Amino acid sequence: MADAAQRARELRELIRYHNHRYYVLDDPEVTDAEYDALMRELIALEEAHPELADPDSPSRRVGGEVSTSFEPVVHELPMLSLDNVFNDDLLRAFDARVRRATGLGSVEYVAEPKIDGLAISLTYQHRRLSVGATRGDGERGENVTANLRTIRSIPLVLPDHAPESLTVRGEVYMRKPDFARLNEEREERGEAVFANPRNAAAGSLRQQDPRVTALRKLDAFFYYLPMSEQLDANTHWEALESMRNLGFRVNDKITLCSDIEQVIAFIREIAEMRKSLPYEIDGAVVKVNRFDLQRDLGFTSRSPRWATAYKYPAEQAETTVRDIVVKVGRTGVLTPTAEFEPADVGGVTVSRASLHNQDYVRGKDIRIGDRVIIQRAGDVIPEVVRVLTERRTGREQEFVMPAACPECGSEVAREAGEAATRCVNLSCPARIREGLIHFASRDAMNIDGLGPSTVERLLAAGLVHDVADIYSLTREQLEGLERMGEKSAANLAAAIDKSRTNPLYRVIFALGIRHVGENVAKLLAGYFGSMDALASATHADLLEVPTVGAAIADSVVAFFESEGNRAAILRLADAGVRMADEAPARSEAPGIDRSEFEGRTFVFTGTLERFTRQRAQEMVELLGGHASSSVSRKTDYVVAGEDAGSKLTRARELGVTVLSEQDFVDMLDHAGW
Ligand code: 3BD
Repeated sequence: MADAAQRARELRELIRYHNHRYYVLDDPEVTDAEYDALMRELIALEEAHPELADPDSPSRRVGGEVSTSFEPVVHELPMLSLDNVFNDDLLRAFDARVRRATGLGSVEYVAEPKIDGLAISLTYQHRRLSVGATRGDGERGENVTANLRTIRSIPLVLPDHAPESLTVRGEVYMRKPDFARLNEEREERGEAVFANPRNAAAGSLRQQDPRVTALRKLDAFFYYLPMSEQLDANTHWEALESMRNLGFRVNDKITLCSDIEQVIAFIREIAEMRKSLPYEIDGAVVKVNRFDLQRDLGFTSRSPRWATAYKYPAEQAETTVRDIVVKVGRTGVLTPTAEFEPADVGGVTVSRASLHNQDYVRGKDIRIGDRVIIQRAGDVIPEVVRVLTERRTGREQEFVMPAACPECGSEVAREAGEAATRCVNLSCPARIREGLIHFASRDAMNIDGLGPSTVERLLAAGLVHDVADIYSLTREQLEGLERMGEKSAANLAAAIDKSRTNPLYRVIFALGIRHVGENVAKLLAGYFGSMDALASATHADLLEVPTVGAAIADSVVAFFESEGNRAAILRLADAGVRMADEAPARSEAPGIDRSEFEGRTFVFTGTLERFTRQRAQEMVELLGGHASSSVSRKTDYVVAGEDAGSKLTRARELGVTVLSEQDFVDMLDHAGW
């Protein structure tokens, strides 16, 4: 008895601590499976010893604390938790409980992939998005409307057939490729990387500046209508269909199942698809389809009795750190990399993982010779979860960042406030090699066939010294390389040639300017339109570009101040690489979504603050819409600035949707402008 009381106290403390790490700090220390195990142990203990009951026990409430930086939002209906099951038999037991309680022989379920993101709630008033909130502790969340508005798949305005008031719930998440790219950019800037897409989504949603959130490319799926009477639906399946019809993104894998065995088959199918899905899932959610049955089943203190989550086991493995080697990247950053005894992690052999920087290695206290638990975060990128310190023998060696660059022997330096250690030699061979690899890579100049090994061979043969040299390579020279056939040489020559007509943003990104990732490159290309204009931009000019801050401005200015860089750009231009975009090309650029503009008629009235009227009309047309000067029934939107007069009155009479200048800017943001 005393032992049980002691253990319950310990568990409550531990769970509170991990709640804080997870909800408030966005920095969990244990895996979900480990957390769930603690919670299950506590619930079991409290059930076995009712005398230990405590109204403040973490098992009695939905979640953790709320951080103070955003306005609190009280959820009209609490955002619940989900019970978990971990195998088919536990799921059959859930079904048996449901059938017993409803007195039915078999029950229809909706089976959904469980998106590994953050739960949110959106409220629409008068068919316009009024409040978007995080889950918080389930009772109170944070008002993150401004950030949610940046997510393109969230409708800002609902169609006319939508009800006056509507609340929908769903999951915000980051797609795997966007997560990988974000971490690459952060690594390059010497910033801490996110452990997984969920943390990246959480960090992005809690940005103070919505423009930063906008750059992070979040997405959302919707899966719940807490006030089911708001839409004319009798089942969850119908509700999902109605939500889809109102413009919400509903996951296309969601399946209506006529009994629990079909649910089990669904779970097996999506487990197989898991790796190829562009988003992370951590299981499935199973929901009773009929609303009347849901009402009969009701809720426990924590979660609905009509739903459960099926959690996949985390893909983890134990292995040994054989060595920690240091790699030098294109910006000269030294990255410690762990080399493991090859281990199978969920069907993939993992033999190395980035340890990011010195602080990361110290923070996790990873030593050469350690036994470690590894997992694949984002389903692809391996990471060390923790060190099994209890297995240490005393022969493990601590990692020390070398004082000299392992590639060229030059001095290395770590700037104050940065996590990254850099080689100071601007012509370090590693920088040149990595710079060439980056230049040719898929998201940059996209030169197929010019990967790391070809770059190494070109360097070894002395055929290239900088990126401009790529364009003077001849087919004969390429054919002369080891392991390069006639056909591959011809293909590579064609790929190089084709890259000359790439849009400007690719060229800017390919140059590898510090802090200029693909997104920033798009902004700069869109704003300046030509390499010349960008090269002569002052620090102040650069700050005018939305989201460009001092760090980016500094590094762009510094880049173009370098004689060597200017010369290389001149040679690229001489080689015929395109250095300017024609104006309309921007709307064709990848990442521009014209759907909210295509075929729509806009009328601008009143004084706009951020655009001339002519510029606003031009943008509408570039995005496939029409700009008109008079309001009629055919007008889709009237954008009203300051002191709008008769056109605004006319729009109201005709029931035409009126947008503020901010709404219009949001639509442009949405389109990815
Ligand atoms: C998903 C609750 C119910 C409406 C309660 C049945 C627990 C996170 O894809 N349905 C889904 C997903 C999550 C859900 C419900 N359906 N609740 C669902 C969900 N397809 N991820 N969740 N949540 C959302 C949570 N979040 C943080 C802390 C504790 N619980």
